[in-house]
Amino acid sequence: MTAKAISQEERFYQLIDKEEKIEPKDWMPEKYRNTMIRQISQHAHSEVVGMLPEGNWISRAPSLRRKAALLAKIQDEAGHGLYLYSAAETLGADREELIEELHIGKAKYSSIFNYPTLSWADIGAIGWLVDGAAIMNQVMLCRTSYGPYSRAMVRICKEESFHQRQGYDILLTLCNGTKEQKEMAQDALNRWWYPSLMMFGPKDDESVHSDYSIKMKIKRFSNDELRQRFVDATVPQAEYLGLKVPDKNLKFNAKTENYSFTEPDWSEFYNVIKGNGPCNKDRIKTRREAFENGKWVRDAAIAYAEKQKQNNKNGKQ
Ligand code: FAQ
Repeated sequence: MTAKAISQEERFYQLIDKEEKIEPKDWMPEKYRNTMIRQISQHAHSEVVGMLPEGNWISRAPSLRRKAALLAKIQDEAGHGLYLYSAAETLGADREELIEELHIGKAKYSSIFNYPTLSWADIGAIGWLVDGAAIMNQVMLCRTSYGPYSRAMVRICKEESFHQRQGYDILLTLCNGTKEQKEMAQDALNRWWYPSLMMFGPKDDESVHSDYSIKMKIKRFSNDELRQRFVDATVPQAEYLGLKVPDKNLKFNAKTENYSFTEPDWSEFYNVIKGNGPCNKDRIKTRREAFENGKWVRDAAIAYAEKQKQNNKNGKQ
């Protein structure tokens, strides 16, 4: 008896149902392809733009050990950007075009990176809160339905865990230090708390893509579910530091084992993602200049690859 032939479309939905991965050569609906390119490229841009707020503190890190750890972390973020641009290319996207869209302000990247880093404690807060929120969101993406994205996420999450700990360690040191150092840590928490909550995206009833993404197993949890998990995990960590989360309405509900909390100011969120946050213009300008200044490196790499190709053709080493 022969198995009934199934269409490419039926096979796609079967793979999704069976929790198997969609791979680059598999047929996929255009909507799925475009959703993946949109999310992966926004994620790649976030990693690359995300290097800038912390980059501001490399030359002012308080010790050689802190400087080395910060440099390594920022370099990891560059690597994450590169894996993710490669994952987007497996869907047929053109990397140069994606980067161009970022540079002309058309492509989105995470709202969080449009806030300034005013003190050394902000570097601790970014590791603890921003990488912490990124992990909360990205652990579910290790099980996303698109193979190259899910595999990139496994490695990225391991590195983000190190980042989160180095951030928390900075704050732990400051909180065990002088009164001024502890105040600096509290000030950083005050400024980064709500922007971190915004990282999970708009409220579920305003999230345009969640329904489709959850159906296609791209996302496994909704924006609000992840935000709640983040608050529940982070409040006890703030208490351990002896810091106060800047929310008068924060309350633990013993029955549900969840904290109730104040929503971020959504008008601020929409303003930032429209390009009007405190640092949007500066971030894009810096990225554009870095891209232009790096042209000679890309040209040299292409020329070298060409030369290797010619040598291989001519049988030379
Ligand atoms: N910022 O319908 P939804 C990191 C946009 S990596 C800006 O809910 P979706 C590592 C959204 O794109 C951080 N835009 O969308 C690091 C959509 O716009 P569109 C980045 C946002 O996709 C740490 C519109 O709003 N992580 O931090 C934001 O279902 C430290 C409607 O939203 C990822 O990218 C936002 N916060 O859910 C690096 C993870 N939220 O495209 C350096 C992958 C929403 O229609 C230092 N991405 N928007 O024009 C995701 O999981 C999802 O894309 C969400 C949004 C959850 C971000």
